[in-house]
Parts: sequence; C-alpha cells; structure tokens
Amino acid sequence: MIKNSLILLVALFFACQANAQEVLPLIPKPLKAAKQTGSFTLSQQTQIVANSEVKQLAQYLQAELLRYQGLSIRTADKAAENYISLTLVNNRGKKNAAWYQLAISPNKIEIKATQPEGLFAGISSLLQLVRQQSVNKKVVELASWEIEDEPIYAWRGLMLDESRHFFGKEKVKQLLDWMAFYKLNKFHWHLTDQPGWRIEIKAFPKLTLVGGIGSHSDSLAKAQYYTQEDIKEIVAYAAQRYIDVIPEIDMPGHATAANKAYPEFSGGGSPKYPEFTFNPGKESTYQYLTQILREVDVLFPSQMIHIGADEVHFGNQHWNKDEAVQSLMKSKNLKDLPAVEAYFVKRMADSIKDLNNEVLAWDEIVSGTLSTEKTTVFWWRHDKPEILKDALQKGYQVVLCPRLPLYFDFVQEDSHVVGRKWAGNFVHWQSVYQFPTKEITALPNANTLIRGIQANVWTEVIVDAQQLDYKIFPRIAALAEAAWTPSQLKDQTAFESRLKSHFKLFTAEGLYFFNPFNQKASPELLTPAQRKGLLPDNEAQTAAEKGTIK
Ligand code: TNX
Repeated sequence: MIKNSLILLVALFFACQANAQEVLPLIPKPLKAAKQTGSFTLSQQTQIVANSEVKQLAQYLQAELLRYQGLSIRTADKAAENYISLTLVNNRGKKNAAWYQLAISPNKIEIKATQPEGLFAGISSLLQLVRQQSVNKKVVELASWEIEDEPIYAWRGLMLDESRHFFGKEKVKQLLDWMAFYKLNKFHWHLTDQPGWRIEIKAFPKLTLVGGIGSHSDSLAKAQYYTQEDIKEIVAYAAQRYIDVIPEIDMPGHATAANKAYPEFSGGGSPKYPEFTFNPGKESTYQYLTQILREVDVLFPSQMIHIGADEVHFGNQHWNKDEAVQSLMKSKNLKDLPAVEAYFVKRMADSIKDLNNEVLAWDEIVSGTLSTEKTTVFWWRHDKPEILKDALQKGYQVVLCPRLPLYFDFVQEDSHVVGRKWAGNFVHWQSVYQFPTKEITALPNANTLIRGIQANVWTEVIVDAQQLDYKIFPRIAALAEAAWTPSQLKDQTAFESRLKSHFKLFTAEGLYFFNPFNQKASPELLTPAQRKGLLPDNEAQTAAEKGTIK
C-alpha cells in the first residue's frame, strides 16, 4: 500500500515536471509554440549577431540583458556557435509588421522577422523568458522552443492622464518598459485637462508656467509639466521600444487649465465647471490652438494627435450668452450648441489633417460632422453600444476602450476604496482578459475598422506612483493578452498561472501591485487625507452613480 502510494507520488511528480516544461511562460501567449529538446546556455560567451541594419536592436538586447540579469554579452558580425542572431527576412506572405519567429535550440537562438518591429517583439519574448530564469554563476539555461507569433490587433494601447496628477519622467519611462515587456505599442498621453496643462508650448509659455500649477487634489501644487526636451527624451525612449506616443490636447472642453493662463480664449463654463471651454466663436481661438498643435506635431513623430472632444456639454452653457458664439451661430446657421461643438471640432480636425496627422478623438465625434478619412474614434461609453455600432457603420476606424472593463481608474476589487466604481461595478483582471466580447467583434465592419484596444488610466483619484502601480498591475498583463492573442487561444486558467509567475518581476522592479490571489499581501495604500475619508472629489463618478450622465 505504502509502496504503491510512493510510486504514484513519484509518477505524479514527473508528470507535473513534464507539464511544467510544456508551459511557455510568456504573456501575451504566442500564436504557435512548440517545445523542442535540449536547452540553450546563455552566458557571457554568447554573442549577438546582427548586421548594421538592425544593430540598434542588438544594442537594446545587450543593454537589457545587462540591466536585468547582469549579463555582459558582446555583439558580433558573425559567430559559429552559442549566439543569438537577429535577421530580417523577406517573407511576403507575412503582412503583419510585428510577425516574428523565435527559435531557441542548444547551440543558437534565432530571431527572424520581416520588419524591425517584429524583431523587437521577438526580443521582448526572449527577454521575458530570460528574466524569469535565475542566473547561476552568470549563466542562464533556456529551454528549447520554436515560436511563431503575431498580434491580432495593431493598436495595443495604454493611456495615462497626467493632468489630474503628475507622475513625471521616470515613472513614464518605467511604464514604457512594462509596455514593451507586454508588447503594448501605443502610449496615449493625456497632457491637458481641468487641473493642469503639462506640455511646454514655446509660443505660449504661460500654458505651463500658470496652467501647470495645481492638481486634482491640490490646486496650489507647484507647476509640474514636461519641457519640450523632456518630451523628446520620452518619445525617443518609447521609439527605441517600438511604442508610438500620441499626445492628447483636449478641446473644446476640459480646457480649464489653459484658460487660467490665457483667459482671452476662454468660452466660459457652467456653474459646476467654470471656464471649461475654449471659445469657438473667436477666430483667434483657432489660430491659437493651431499654433499649439504645430509645436505638438513637431514633438511627436507618431503623426497622430488626439483632440479629446469629450464631455463638452459639462460646461458649455456660457456659449448661450457669449457674444462671439452667438454671432458665429447666426453667420454659420448653427442651430444649437452641439452644432457649434461639431463646427469647432471640424475646424480643428482640418488643422490636424493640414499638419499631415491623423485625427483621434473620443466617441462624442460620431454624432458630429467629421469625415471618416484619417479619423479614429475612441469608444469609451460602454453603456452606449449604439455609438460603437454607429461609428463602424459610418466607416470610422475605432479603438475600443470602454469604461467597463478598460478604465483602470476603476478599482480592482469590491472592497477597494481608492478609485471609481460604476454603479457598484469594478474592473477585475478577468473581465479585462475576456475583452472584447463576441457581440463586439461580430459587429458589421468590426474586422476591418477596429484598430485595437486600449486601457485608460484616469487619475483624479490616483494621487501617487504607488496608487498608480496598484491600478495598472496586474491588469496590464491581461490587457496585453487580450490585445495580442486570438480569442480561440485564450485560456484564463492557464493565463493565471503564467501571471502569478510574473509577480516576482513586479516585486524586483519595486512596483506596488495588487495581488488578486493573496489580497492580504497587497492592501490598498491610502494617503492620510484618504484615510480621513477625504477622497478627492470625482465629479464624473458622482454624476455617473447618480445616473445623471450617460
Ligand atoms: C470620463 S473618458 C472622462 C474623463 C474622466 C473619466 C474618469 C472621457 C473621454 N472623459 O475626463 O477622467 O471619465 O473615469
């Protein structure tokens, strides 16, 4: 009896071992992966082989291996054995720019792609595998695998709101590192809003010197913003990681900070949202904003500008009394305030197209008058699926970022208090993982017009870096797999075990992340003000919960 149990135990042990080896610890899960025999020994004798075309990628790999595993590895023009090669191949059948092959075998690791972007994705996979192995006397053993991979979506985005609270260059770079780790490739940067204007504009210095003062929780906080040099540095850092940076300059609403600096362009507001809008009735407003966008265009090579255009009705009541707006309405025959809003958005969209940029905006523009050409709608109102349907039917490209489940300012658990809940709803990593649902992907035109998905981190109630980490991790991993892996290959249980093994890496990087599997290990950290029950007011949340905004 004892003998039999022992045999069973031993058999079980080996079965588990074998099983463990079959699992490739990668997030997002690749399209195809086949386990091979043997392993590759990565050591300081290993060389990275790459021709001049892809030298920068070799240097990136070299730098990351040193940074994370302390391995100092040479680059070389050729090598006979124990090397990692990066090669661009001509495979016309593969149209996806991020397509790559990664083959790990006992004497070499080969990464092949048709585009540098694909090589970068292959490098990210390799680094993820390397970082999960322990280093023993400057040696890492890597199991042999053959991987072929490409994403389902070209847009795999994360948005950070730095107007409400400012997190700074180092935090942003750290986020970009994690985006690269998870193969996310669009960083949408919400740089202007009510509390603060965070991007230096040389033609209008008061935008940052005056408009940069204050945050959502402290209206007197010293001016915080990015200089143009800072922006260039971050854009270059992102570019090295094949991440496009998309600036958002919100207009005509959410303009309070700018209006503090240059009140002559304000269109006023409402009692609850004073000085909320730019003035659509004045010609000078269009010149002012276009001049701002010219500087923005030069700083961001992504050739995409997000103009917000959300929630204008929160604070445009003053337009009813404003002389300039009233005379515009007469001369252009605009019958109501939504028509004025549409007129404004159309003119600014034309300025953006004149700069040879794509126009990006929140889903309010679907009811406006913009052409679909070079225009992408960000569908955020999860409770209004008809807007998504309408956008697709009209022929707009769409990025899916519905509040539920892709607003990461929502709490991760019912018991959490810092963050939003929509009528009691919160955003668990599982609902992120399961996105997008079949109802969405089966919509007419979804296949051709949906560019991808994005999570938005609004920061009214996120006041510091730890609270930011707590909202982003580990949901970012679920986002990555939802954006990359075809739904028929997704498997929540298998993902969960791969996810747990990433927690060590989060800890090693000093992140304060939420651990959904051991909640006591990561309690919410509240600021003293939050502990006293003085959570920063979040107008949108209050209104939503009362059901007054839809
Ligand atoms: C809605 S999404 C907003 C933001 C808020 C967010 C809070 C959108 C286009 N506007 O201004 O920060 O809700 O979750």
